[in-house]
Amino acid sequence: MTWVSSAHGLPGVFISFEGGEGVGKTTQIRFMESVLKKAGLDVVRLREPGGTTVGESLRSIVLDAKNDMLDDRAELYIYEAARAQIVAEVIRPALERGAVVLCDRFVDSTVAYQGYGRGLDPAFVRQANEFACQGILPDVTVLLTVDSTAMGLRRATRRLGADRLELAGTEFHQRVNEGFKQIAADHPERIHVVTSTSTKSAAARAVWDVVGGVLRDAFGVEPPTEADYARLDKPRRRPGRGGGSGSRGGRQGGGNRHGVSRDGQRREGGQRRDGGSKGERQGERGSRGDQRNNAGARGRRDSHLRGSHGGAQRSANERSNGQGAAGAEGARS
Ligand code: T5A
Repeated sequence: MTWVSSAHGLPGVFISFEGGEGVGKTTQIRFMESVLKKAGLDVVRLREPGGTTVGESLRSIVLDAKNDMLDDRAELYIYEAARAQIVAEVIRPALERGAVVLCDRFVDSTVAYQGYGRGLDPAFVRQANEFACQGILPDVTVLLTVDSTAMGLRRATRRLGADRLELAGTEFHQRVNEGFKQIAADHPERIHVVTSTSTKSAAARAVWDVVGGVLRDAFGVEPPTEADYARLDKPRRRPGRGGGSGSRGGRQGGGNRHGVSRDGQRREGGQRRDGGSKGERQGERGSRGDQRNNAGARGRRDSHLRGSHGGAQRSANERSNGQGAAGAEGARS
């Protein structure tokens, strides 16, 4: 039987990963990507906001801690603008040609953050989502959760400091996490909750339980092997500071607009579509030295986080151009 998605009517498979800060979305998406590419599939790994040249520029604005004056409504429109662009430019074409699209955040984040978190009218947020999505919805959504909001924020900020959204305060993030729970309860047919509190491999097994069925139906994909899972729990080697083919080379490679970086991954529009890993961002940060302290972050709505992150706040230009100069990985096999 030929697979055609009931969510978007196209031959590809669209899987989104959602959750609060630091729940492990990037970790799980990268793992999933490696497994699917090994199986020979066409895989497109993306992040929101971002994934296009326009989207990465919008990401720089919306996550920059210096932009603490940004109005909540303006914030909503920035996320929706980035989404409209990535759907039209990347997601729809990928699904049309039968690729697997793995997206780090999508519409549910907007309902959770701008609706539940900021308090904008949820009905309006959903309408804005619909407009930006152009009829494209995920086949499956994995909602990753951790034990507490504080745990996620700690994971998200421990190495790079906090961006504008992470600085919005614990209460804001608690509302976001409650929102995600409610959204999952509202859409049990699409959204599946996976706990990401224990090991990365334990979470990956649970993720496969959720997405394996649709991937098997669409492409006959086999589950990851024990060796695949074991690799996930191995500590990753961090890129070294400066020099040679280390982090500096990576940044320069990632920041150019000509295609290929030091790691040989193809760039499109000079950017990686997924924004790279925390480890990569760490290397980038190392090579940027003191620039991180120039974020001048003022978007601190909550003194709790202000106290705990002090000078470690990062500007989005660091976090997202960097990773982000990283930006996008046309993770197409
Ligand atoms: N946003 C986004 C909105 O407000 N509205 C919207 O519509 C959209 C689309 C995006 C921000 O924008 C907001 C939400 C966000 O605030 P971002 O940088 O993409 O910014 O933020 P996050 O999505 O939260 O990305 P993070 O990289 O911070 O978190 P991840 O990807 O969930 O977590 P990950 O995989 O990087 O892991 C974090 C750390 O935890 C470890 C990892 O090794 C890493 O160090 N880890 C684990 N440790 C132990 N056990 C496990 N199981 C682990 N899994 C991961």
